[in-house]
Formats: sequence, C-alpha cells, structure tokens
Amino acid sequence: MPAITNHMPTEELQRIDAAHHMHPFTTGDELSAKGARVITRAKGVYLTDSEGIEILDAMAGLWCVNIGYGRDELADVAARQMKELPYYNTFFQTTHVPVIALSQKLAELAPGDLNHIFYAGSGSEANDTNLRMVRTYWAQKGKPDKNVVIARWNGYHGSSMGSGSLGGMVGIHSQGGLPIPNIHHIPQPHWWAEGGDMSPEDFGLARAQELEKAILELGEDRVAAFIAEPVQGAGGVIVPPATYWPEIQRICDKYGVLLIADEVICGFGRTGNWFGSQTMDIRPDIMTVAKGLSSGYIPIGGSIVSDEVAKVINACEFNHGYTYSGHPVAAAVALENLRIIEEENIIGHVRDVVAPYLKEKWEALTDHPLVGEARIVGMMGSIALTPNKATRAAFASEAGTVGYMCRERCFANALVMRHVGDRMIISPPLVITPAEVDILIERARKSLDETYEAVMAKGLMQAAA
Ligand code: PXG
Repeated sequence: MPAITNHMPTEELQRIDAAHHMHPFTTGDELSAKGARVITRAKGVYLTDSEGIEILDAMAGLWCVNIGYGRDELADVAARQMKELPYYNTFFQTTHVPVIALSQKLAELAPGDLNHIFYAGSGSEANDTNLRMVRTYWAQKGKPDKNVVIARWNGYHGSSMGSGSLGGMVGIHSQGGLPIPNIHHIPQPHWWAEGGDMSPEDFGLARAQELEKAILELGEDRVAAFIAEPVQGAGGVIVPPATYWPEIQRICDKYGVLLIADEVICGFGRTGNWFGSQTMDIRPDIMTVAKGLSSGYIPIGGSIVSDEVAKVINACEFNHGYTYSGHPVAAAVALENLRIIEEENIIGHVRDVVAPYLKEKWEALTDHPLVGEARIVGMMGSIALTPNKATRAAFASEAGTVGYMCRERCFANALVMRHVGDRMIISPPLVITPAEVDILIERARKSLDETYEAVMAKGLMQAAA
C-alpha cells in the first residue's frame, strides 16, 4: 500500500477515510457520500485544506486552539519531553517533574483556594472524575445519600456515560441508556428562546430559582452538587442574564451544594479572564478544565478542586484514575501553553484589544434581516437567526435548517462558523487580530446575505406557529 500523504488527491483520501474512519457525532453514510473535508495544515487563525484553500477558523478547532496554530515552542517541548521521559504514570506513589510544575502553575492561576488538580485525558473524563469525586466527598462525610447531581438541559459536559448523563443533550441521552441514575436536569437560562414575555433579568432569576425548587423537591440531604458551564458553549453560546449566577451561588451556599464550574470552553482566557468563573463572579468548589489548557495541541484535562474537597478526598483511597492522568508530555505541553498565554499577555490582548473590537462588529450584525440577537462574552459569540425579530420567533422549517444553510455558505466562503440549531456560533483563537476580525465579519456577512437570499427564494422566512 502506498504511503498516505498530503499530496494524494483529495478524493482518494476521502475514499480511504470513508472506508475505515468512524467520525464523532456524524451520520457516517451521509459523510461517505459527500466526502470529508481534509485539513492538511494550519497557522495562526488559518486552516489549509487538501485543495489548498485557506479557511479562517472562527471556532479555534473545537473551541480549543486558544494560542492559535503553528506554535513551534509546543512541538519542541513535546519532543524534548518525549526524549527525556515519554511516559510514566502517577499511580502507585510516583510523580514526575512536568506534572509537579503544571500542578503548581494551575494552583497559582486558579481563583480562591482551588489548589489541587486531578488529571484526566479529556473534559469527558474529568467530568466523570467530578461525578465520582463529589459523591465520594459526601460519602466520606457520612452522607452517602447526598449523591444527586443537578445539571441543566442543553448543557454539555462530554459524551461518556457519566459526562453525557450530566449534559442535557437529548440526542446523547437517546442512545446507549443515558442518563445514569441520580442526575437531575433543570431548565437553562436561555432568554431568547425560552424567556417569553419576561425581562431577561426576571427570567434569569426565575431560572436560577429552578435550582432551589429542585433541591427542595429532592431534599437538601440528597443533592451533592450542581454542575454548569459559566457560559454554555456547545448548547449555542448562551449567555445567562446578569441575575442568574449570583442567585445560583446564593442557592449553592445556602443548601451546602458543591458548585462545579465546567470551564472546558470558558477556561484559559476565552471569556477575557483566566476562567469564566471570574468573569461570572462565582466561587466554584471544582472546575473542570481541558481544551485551552493545552490549546488543543495534546489531549489533557483535569479537575481543579478546593482545599476542602481535596482534604476530604485525600483522607481516603479514591479508587479512580486514568493511564494518562498527568501524562508527562501532555503536562509539559500544557505548561508551555500557559507560559505563552501569560508571557505574551494573551488575556490582556483579549480583554483590552480584540474582544471589545469583535463585540462591536458582532453586535452590529443585528442590522442584518436574518439576525435577531447577537450575544458575546470575550471571544465566544452567537447570533440567533429568526424570521421575526420582534417576536423572537423560530422558523417554521425544522430547527437547524436555516442554520445549516448558513454554515454551508460559511464553508464556501472560507470561514468556519458553526451552527447549533438556528444559532450561529464563533469561538476564534484568542490571538486573532482586529484585521483578521474584519475578515471574519466580512465573510460572515457575505454568508448571511447568501443564506437570506436562499431562505427567501425557498419561502423559508416563515415563523413557526
Ligand atoms: N465540558 C464542556 C463544557 C465541553 O464543551 C466537554 C466538557 C467534554 O470534553 P471532551 O474533551 O471530552 O470532548 C466539552 C467538549 C461542539 C462540541 O459540537 C463541543 C465539545 C466537544 C465536541 C463537540 O460544540 N465540547
């Protein structure tokens, strides 16, 4: 068999891919018929595909390439670490220098007394850890029945049995026997879609109070923890009303419910601070991290936990861990990534330069006939496509029809902008420049114009009854 290289014809690469590679969250047969887009290289905020087309990646991969593509420093650190110590585990009373250094750094960066890290290979694994850790925490404190975790509909926490159960994605729950027992979901603070006639402030408060209602129904002695993303990502970049998080914090404090902030997307600068918890002014007991921890260059995730949680867990043998918990190469790469974020003041660039610039351009998209609202926090934004801005109506067509059309136009216009239903979302690399933001917005507008034309031509500008 010939070696497979970048220089093979695209169709040949697509044929072999279709024959042997099963893609996540994909209808395999449909993709095989169409052929997957083959990405061959990337630099800065741009991807290059096998046809040589340069595409502006306004999703930073899958919300993770915070420092942008093509940073040789990370490759060099990985190579050095592989030569020195490519692998050793952190089980059986051993440790190594990269994991020691990364742990110290994360403890320094994380807010409050979040000073202890349990490592995983991904966000899903880290949330599985959290689920077992909070239940073990309460069992150790003599409350084994305090084992229910409350989460939110349309939240995303991963796709393993545990993390997929914590998430509130019905598509995930519908396959493979999820959710597992003792996970309880409450509604999300999605004002645009679900707020009806309420003001965003009243609605945010009402949705936070759903947590209190659930705790009272289940019983305070049954509820171990509440898990949520500071800003929902995969659910459609849903920014909660300002009233939401303070009320959630009050309720968690009042009933002794551990607060888990899933920072897998929000962490490491995405919202303009190191962590989304700082932007939303909350005090979690545990933060889930992954993605931006290594800017996606290598798989690594973890749970950053408070002194109190660590004290209780460390007093017992926590029968939990992964072969790659604290992998030395991943730890070394993550540490180098954090060094770059810090020394190059990338979060300052977000906060003071590019996020304010992007916000202005992004919010101006509401002048487009298809765009109802535009929401953005730091470098994660969304726009709602609607046939009627005044009523915030959904389209009469099946949810996601128009969003998908828009995403396809974006692809054709060399822009990766995703759709979640009929919301379009962006999460570009944090290092994007104002000039590159101009290109992003220009391509987004062109794609919206083309989508609007097609929507009108097909008679789809109709509100659902
Ligand atoms: N928590 C959050 C908040 C996430 O966004 C995970 C946990 C799980 O991480 P891993 O590393 O196990 O994938 C995620 C992942 C999408 C999409 O379509 C989003 C994610 C993953 C895959 C697709 O937006 N987020």
